[in-house]
Amino acid sequence: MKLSSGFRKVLIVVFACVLVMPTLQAQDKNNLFLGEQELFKASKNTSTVTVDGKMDEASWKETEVRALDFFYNIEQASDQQNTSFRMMWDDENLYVFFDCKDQYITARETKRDGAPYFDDCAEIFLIPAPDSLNMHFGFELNLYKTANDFIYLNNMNKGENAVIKGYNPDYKTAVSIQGTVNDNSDIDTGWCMEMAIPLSVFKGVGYAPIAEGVQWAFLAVRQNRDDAKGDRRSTSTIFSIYDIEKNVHQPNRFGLVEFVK
Ligand SMILES: [Ca+2]
Ligand SMILES: [Ca+2]
Repeated sequence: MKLSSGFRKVLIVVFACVLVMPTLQAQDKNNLFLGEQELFKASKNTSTVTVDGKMDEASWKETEVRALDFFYNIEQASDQQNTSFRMMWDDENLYVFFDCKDQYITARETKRDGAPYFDDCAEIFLIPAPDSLNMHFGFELNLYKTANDFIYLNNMNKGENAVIKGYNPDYKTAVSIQGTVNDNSDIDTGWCMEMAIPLSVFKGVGYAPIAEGVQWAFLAVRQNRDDAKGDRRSTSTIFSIYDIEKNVHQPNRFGLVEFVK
């Protein structure tokens, strides 16, 4: 049977779609849908930042501030405590600041790549390429500045995730505490976590120098433990988590940061 050239073209297009569609569908489950995410704006730093856990630099007052208003696993009303989050950038670093109200300040973990996330803990997850989402960089620190830092790989093997904890980059962190650690006989005020993360630690995954208008995917998380001895813990995030029963490492639910002047 001889096919007309027009019909042959249609057949080729249909055949190509059938071949490509399963691949696209498989990718879509893991990928961000650009344009649907929440957008956060980070200003360019114009100060000399001293990483000391204090917000003295003028730049911190000029960049966007956002509350971590999505709360999970709240058992007591007093566990729902306010957090303000800020981020800035310049040619050398990303700067992150968590300002956390906390009536019961707690810390236990002292080993790197242990479980600071079971303590009062600030966490930032970053993806330098916002539409390429099977991995993210993670920086989680408790108030002893004990870090769990890692590269997280979603669906690494047969749907299982993998965490490369051997990733131990150098970056600056500082904590300031208004209250007493692990002493619930009094009421504390809160704590702050400041970070300066060199942009060089993101090299190798589509990283390019940040410029005005560039967008990355990210999530800011606060873990809160209000038991000095027990394990009553809650979580709050800057963007909503799809399924908190899994974990917070669901990059298809991250938001975007846009770097602005
Ligand atoms: Ca590590
Ligand atoms: Ca706490």
